[in-house]
Amino acid sequence: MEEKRVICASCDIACSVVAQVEEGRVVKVRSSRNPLFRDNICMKGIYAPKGFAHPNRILEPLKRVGERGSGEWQIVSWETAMADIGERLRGIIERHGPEAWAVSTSQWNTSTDYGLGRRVMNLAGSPNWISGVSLCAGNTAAVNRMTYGWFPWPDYTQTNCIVLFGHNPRRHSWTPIYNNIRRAQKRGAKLIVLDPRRSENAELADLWLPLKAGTDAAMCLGWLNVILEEGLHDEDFAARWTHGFEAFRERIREYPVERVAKITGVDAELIRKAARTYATNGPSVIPWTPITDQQRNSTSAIRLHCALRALCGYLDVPGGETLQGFNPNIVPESAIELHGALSGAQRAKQLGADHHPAFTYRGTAALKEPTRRVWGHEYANLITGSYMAVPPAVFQAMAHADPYPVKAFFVLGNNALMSYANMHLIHKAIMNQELVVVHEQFMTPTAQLADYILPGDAWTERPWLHDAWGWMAQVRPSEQAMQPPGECRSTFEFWRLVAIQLGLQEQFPWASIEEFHNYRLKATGLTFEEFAARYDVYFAGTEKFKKYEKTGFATPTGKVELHSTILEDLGFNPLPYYREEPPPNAEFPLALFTGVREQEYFQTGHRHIPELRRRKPEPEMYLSAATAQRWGVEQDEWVAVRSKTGSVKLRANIRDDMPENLIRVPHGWWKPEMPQGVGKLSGAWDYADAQVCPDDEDFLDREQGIPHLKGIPCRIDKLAA
Ligand SMILES: Nc1nc2c(c(=O)[nH]1)N[C@H]1C(S)=C(S)[C@@H](COP(=O)(O)OP(=O)(O)OC[C@H]3O[C@@H](n4cnc5c(=O)[nH]c(N)nc54)[C@H](O)[C@@H]3O)O[C@H]1N2
Ligand SMILES: Nc1nc2c(c(=O)[nH]1)N[C@H]1C(S)=C(S)[C@@H](COP(=O)(O)OP(=O)(O)OC[C@H]3O[C@@H](n4cnc5c(=O)[nH]c(N)nc54)[C@H](O)[C@@H]3O)O[C@H]1N2
Ligand code: SF4
Ligand SMILES: [Mo]
Repeated sequence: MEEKRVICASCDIACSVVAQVEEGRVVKVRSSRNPLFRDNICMKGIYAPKGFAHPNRILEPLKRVGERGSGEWQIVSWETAMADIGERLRGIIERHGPEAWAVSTSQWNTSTDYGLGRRVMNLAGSPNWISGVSLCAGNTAAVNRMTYGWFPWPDYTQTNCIVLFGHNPRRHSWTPIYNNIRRAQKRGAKLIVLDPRRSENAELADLWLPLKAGTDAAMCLGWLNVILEEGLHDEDFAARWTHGFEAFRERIREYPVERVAKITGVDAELIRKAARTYATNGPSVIPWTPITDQQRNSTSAIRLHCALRALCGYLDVPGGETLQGFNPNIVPESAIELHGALSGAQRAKQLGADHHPAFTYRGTAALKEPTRRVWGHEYANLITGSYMAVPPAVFQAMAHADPYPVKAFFVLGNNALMSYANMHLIHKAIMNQELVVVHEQFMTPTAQLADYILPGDAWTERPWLHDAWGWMAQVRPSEQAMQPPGECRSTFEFWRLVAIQLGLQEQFPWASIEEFHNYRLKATGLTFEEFAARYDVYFAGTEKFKKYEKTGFATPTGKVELHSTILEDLGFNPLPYYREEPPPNAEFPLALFTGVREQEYFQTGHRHIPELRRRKPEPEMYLSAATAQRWGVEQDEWVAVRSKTGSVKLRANIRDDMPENLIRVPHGWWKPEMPQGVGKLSGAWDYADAQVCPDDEDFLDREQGIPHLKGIPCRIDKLAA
C-alpha cells in the first residue's frame, strides 16, 4: 500500500490528510500524523473515496441532444465538445460582446482553478464572473480590505477570547476551526456565542446572547457603544491609526444599549457584559463568520467587526487578528488573474456594479494604489472575493437581457441553480441561454440544464497547491494519489482548452498542471515534486506583527477607515448603520434562516453516498414546540415553508434549541435518485431553499447586493396527504 499526502476538498476548509492507495485507487483517507493537522478529518473526508467511485459519477463529456433539460445526452470526446463550445462562445462574443459570457464558480474553485478562469475571462474581455464566495468569506474579505486593506486571520494559539457571531463549527463541520476553538478553550480562553438558537457552541460558551436573526450589525453597534462610552478602547491606536474616529463615535452614540436590546431581543446587561469581556479580556478574536455574509446589513456588520478589532487594539498583534499579506515566494492567484488586462470599458460593464459596487471593480478601484504600496501587488483577490460581478444582476441580464444580454453561462464546481437567491429567476436565466457549460462530477440540477457537461476530476486525482485562499502566508502541497477515472479532467485542463479556443495560448503557456505549479513556485528554487517531498506546510518568512507601523494600512488614507472614503465616494453612507427589519407581516408572521449545515454533507453535495445519506435521509426544518403547537405541526410531519418567492417541502423536527417563531430551513437539498430534467430536477423544485430566498432590493445588502438569508418572513402551510 502506498500513501500520499493530500488536501481534502470535500468541503472548503482544506484539511491536510493522507490517502491510502492500492492498485492505483484510493481506498481510504485517514488523518495526517503531522501534529498541526492530526485531529482534522471528518466523515465527509473519510467517505470521499466512496463518493468518487460511485456509479453516479460522470465519467465522459455529455452533449445535450434533446430540448434543454430533456435529459437526452450523447457521449462525445473532449476534443469534439471543446471545438463546438469554442465556436459557439466565439459567436456569442462576436454578436453580443465578451460581457455576454458569464461564469459561476464556487469555493472549490478558489482552491482548484488558481485564478486561471479569471485570467482567461480578463483576456477575453468579460468582467462577469460570480461565485458562492459572494455569500461566503469572499465578500467579507473584500469589505475588510475596504476598511483596513487586508483580511485578518485569528491567532487561535494565543487568544484569550473568541466571539462567534452565529458561526458554529462542529466535530464534522469545519473540523479544523472546531479544533482550534476547543484547544483555545482548554487553555482558558473565553467563548462568547451570539446565536438565536442554543447551538452546540452556545452550549459550550461562557456567554450566550440569543439575538434575533438578522440583527448582528445592531449588536455590534451596541457593543461599540459600551466600549466607547466606558473608554475601554485603545485610545492611542484610535488617534494614530484610524480615519473618522469622531464621526464614527457620533454614529455609535445613536445606538445606546437599550435601543440595541430592543432590536436584538437580548437583555441590556448581557450585552454590556459581553462587550466588556471582549474589550477587557483580550486579545480577543472575531473569527470570520458566514452568518454576517448573508444579511441585508452585511456590509455594516462586517465593517463593525473590523472596527471592534481595530479599536480594541487586536489588529495584527499576538493573540489577535493577523494581517499576513502575500507569500513572497509563490506567484499569487491575484497576479495570475491578470485583472490589469481587462480594459476600463469592459470593467465598466460589470453587472451590478452601478447599484451594489462593494466587491466589484468599481468598488475596489481606490484600493489599487494602496494595495501596491503596502502589499506589493495592485490586485489582492483574497478568497477570490474582490472584482466580482453581483449575482442577482447577472441572473437578471441572463433572463431578461437587462441592461444587456448574457447568452453564455459556464458553471464550474458549483450548483448555481440552487446556490444563490431566487431559484425561479436563476432557472429562467439558465433556460434563456444559448450556451450552458457545466464542469461537474455529478448530474446536479444545474448540470441537468446544460448543453455540455464536462467530467471533473476530484481532489485525490490531481496535484494541487493550496495557498490558504491568499488569506494566510502559507502554502501546502497536495500530491496526486491516483489517475482520474474515465475522461475526467481538471479545471486547469478545462481553462487551458478554453484559452486555446479563444486564441489565448500565448498567455496560457503551461502545457500541464505540474508546469504551472513549477511556475508558481519558481522563487523557492524547487519544482512541485521537490516542494511536495519537502513540506507539509510552507510558511513565508514575513514579519509577523504590526506591519502597518512601517507601511500604513492599504487604504486610501493609509489608516483604518472607520469612516470609509471608498463608500463615501461611491455614494453610500460612509459610517456603519442598522437598517431595521420590515415590520411583521400578517401573511408571513414567522422568520426563517437557511443554515445549520448538515454534518453529513457539504452544501448541495454528497446526498448520493449511502453511508452518509442513511444518517440524514430527509431535509428537516427545525422549530420550537410552542411554534409547532401554534401552527398545528406534528413531529415528522411534512409541511411546506413558504415565503413571498416560493415554498419548500420539509419534514418537521421539533427541537428545544429553537426560539419561538424562527424556522431553520436546510440549505441545498435535492435527491440524486429522483427523476431528472426540467420540471423535476431531482427534487430541487421540492426542497431547494433558494426558492424561498428573495432577491429584491429590500432583501439585498445595499452596498454589496448579496441576499439576506437570516430572517426571511415566512409561514407554514399544511400539505395535502
Ligand atoms: N440559497 C442559498 N444559497 C447559498 C447558501 C445558502 O445557505 N442558501 N450558502 C452559500 C454558501 S455558505 C456557500 S459556501 C455556497 C456553496 O456553493 P458551492 O460552492 O457551489 O457548493 P456546492 O453546493 O457544494 O456545489 C459544488 C459542486 O461542485 C461539484 N464539485 C465538487 N468538487 C469538484 C471538483 O473538484 N471539480 C468539479 N468540477 N466539481 C466539483 C460538486 O459535485 C457540487 O455539485 O453557497 C452559497 N449559496
Ligand atoms: N458538515 C458540513 N460542514 C460545513 C458545511 C457543510 O455543508 N457541511 N458548510 C461549510 C460552509 S461553506 C460554511 S459557510 C459553514 C457555515 O457554518 P456555520 O458558520 O456554522 O453556519 P450554519 O451552520 O449555517 O449556522 C450556524 C448558526 O447560525 C445561527 N444563526 C442563524 N441566523 C443567525 C443570525 O442572523 N445571526 C446569528 N448570530 N446567528 C444566526 C444558527 O442558529 C446556527 O446555529 O459551514 C461549513 N462547514
Ligand atoms: S472538514 Fe472534512 S470535508 Fe472538510 S476538508 Fe476536513 S476532512 Fe475534508
Ligand atoms: Mo460557505
